[in-house]
Amino acid sequence: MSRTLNTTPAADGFRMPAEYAPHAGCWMLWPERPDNWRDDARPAQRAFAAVAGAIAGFEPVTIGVSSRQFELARTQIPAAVRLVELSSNDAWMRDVGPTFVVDGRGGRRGIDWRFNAWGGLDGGLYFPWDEDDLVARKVLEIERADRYRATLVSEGGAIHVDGEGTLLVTEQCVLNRNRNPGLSREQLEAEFRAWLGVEAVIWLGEGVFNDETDGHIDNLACFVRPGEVALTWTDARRDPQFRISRDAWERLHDARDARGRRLKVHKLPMPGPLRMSAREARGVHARDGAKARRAGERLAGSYVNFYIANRGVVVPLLDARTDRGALKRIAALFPGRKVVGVPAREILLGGGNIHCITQQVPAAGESPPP
Ligand code: KQY
Repeated sequence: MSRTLNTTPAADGFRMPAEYAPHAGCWMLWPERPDNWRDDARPAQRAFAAVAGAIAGFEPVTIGVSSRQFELARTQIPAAVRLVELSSNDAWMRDVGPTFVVDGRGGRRGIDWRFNAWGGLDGGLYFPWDEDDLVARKVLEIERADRYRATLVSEGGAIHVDGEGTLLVTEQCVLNRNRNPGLSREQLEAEFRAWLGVEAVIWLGEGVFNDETDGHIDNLACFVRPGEVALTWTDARRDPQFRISRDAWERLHDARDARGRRLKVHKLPMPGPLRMSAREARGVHARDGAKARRAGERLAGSYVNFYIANRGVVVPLLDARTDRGALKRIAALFPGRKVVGVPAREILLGGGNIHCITQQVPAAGESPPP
C-alpha cells in the first residue's frame, strides 16, 4: 500500500533525480476527449501508441486508459506495453502524474502536486479536472510508493532538475497568479527546495510563444547533463520566439548552478512556425469548459519536448524541413543513447508533446547514468 506522508521529501532525505538518471519505467495516459483531440482522438491515439512503442524499446511502459477505451487501446498499443484502467480528464501524464523522488538508498516516493488544469478558473484549459487530480495518487498506489501530497499547485512540465541540486523553471508559469497566488518568488524557491530537494533555482522568463500551459519549462529548455542545457531557438528576429529565446539564453549565460558552475547552452532550432490547419481545427468538437481550437493558431512546437529514456531519447518529429537537423543535434547531445524520432504533430495539436505525455519512474537504487 501507499502511505500519505505529512513531511516533505527534503526533510526525509529524498530528492528528484534528473531524467537522464536510470529509470525503472515510464507512465503514460491514453487520449480520448474529442474536445481536445481531433477526429475522436484516433490520430492522436496512433501517435501515443507510437511513442509508447518507441519508449518500450528502452524501458517498461504502462498506459492508463478509461474502461470505455480499454479494448480499443489494447488493439493499438504494442503488446510489450502494460495497460491499466485509470480514469483521467485528459492524457498529460507529465503534469497529472507523480514526480518521483529517491533517497539514493533504495527508497522511492512520489510527490502528488495539486493540479488545476494549468490555471483553474483563471485561464485553465478545461473544467472539471477532478479525475486528473487523482491520477498521481493512483499511480503511486500501483507503484507501491509512499505519497507526499504537496501544498503547491504545480505540474511536472513546469520543472526540470539537473539531479545535482539545480531546478530550472519559467517565471511566466511558476509566478503566474493562476497557480499559487500570494506566494513570492522567494517563498516558491523555499517550497521547491522542500519538495524537490534542490538548492538553486534558475528562473527563465517566458516559455515558448503561445504555449497554452503558461510557458512550461519542458517546452523551452532542459538539462541534457549537469552543467548543460538545450534551449529552443530561432534566428528569425521578427518571430516572437526570438526575443523569448534570447532572453532565456542571456539568463542561462549569467546563471550559476547549485555547484557554482556556469552553464553550457545548446541552441536547438525550432520547427515551423507551425499553425493549426482548418481541417485539423474542424475535427475538434468544441465544448464549453474546454479550450477552443482555431484554424491558423500558432502551435507551440519545440524539439526540446523530448523524453530521455534508458539508453535512448524519443524526439518529436514536427516539420520535414527541420526534423533531420534536430535529430542530429540531439544525437550529438546524447552520445551513448539511441535517438528515435516519432511523428508528433497530432500530440502538438492537443497542446503539448512527447515530454508532456510521459512521466519517468526513476530506478530506486543508486547507480551511474546509463
Ligand atoms: O506541456 C505540458 N506538460 C502539457 C500540455 C498540456 C496541454 C493541454 N491541452
